[in-house]
Amino acid sequence: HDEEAAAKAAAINADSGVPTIFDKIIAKEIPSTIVYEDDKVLAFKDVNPQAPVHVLVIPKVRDGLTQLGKAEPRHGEILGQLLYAAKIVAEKEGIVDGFRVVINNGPSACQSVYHLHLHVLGGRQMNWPPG
Ligand code: D5M
Repeated sequence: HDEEAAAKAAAINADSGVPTIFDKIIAKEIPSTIVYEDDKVLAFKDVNPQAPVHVLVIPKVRDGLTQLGKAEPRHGEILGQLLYAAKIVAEKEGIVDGFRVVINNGPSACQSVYHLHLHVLGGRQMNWPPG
């Protein structure tokens, strides 16, 4: 299906070092609705929201983290900062009592952008198991 085909196509570029659309968002060359920002992390609203609150949390420097599956020991600090930023986003968006954090890794998880990102979702009942 279309989503899977797009995810497989995106994965081909995953390790090529080419910039993704998130680099343009970080550089503010394309607009986004920023929810939280510090020197290491940027959080902005997902353009295709899957819940009333749907925010993406990304590292400002990719440093090889095209996807979680590429994480190395040196990434430990930024990985913690991203997860902590997800909590700050949940507080700012008023969903800290009930929210979900998702990382899609690779084609079979429908990852479409190869710059690590956490999805912070909430504002409705989240079902389990996810699709
Ligand atoms: O999620 C990648 C997510 O990135 C997907 O939910 C859409 C979102 N996206 C793509 N382009 C933009 C822009 N320009 N602004 C905001 N959000 C965007 P994945 O886990 O890779 O499938």
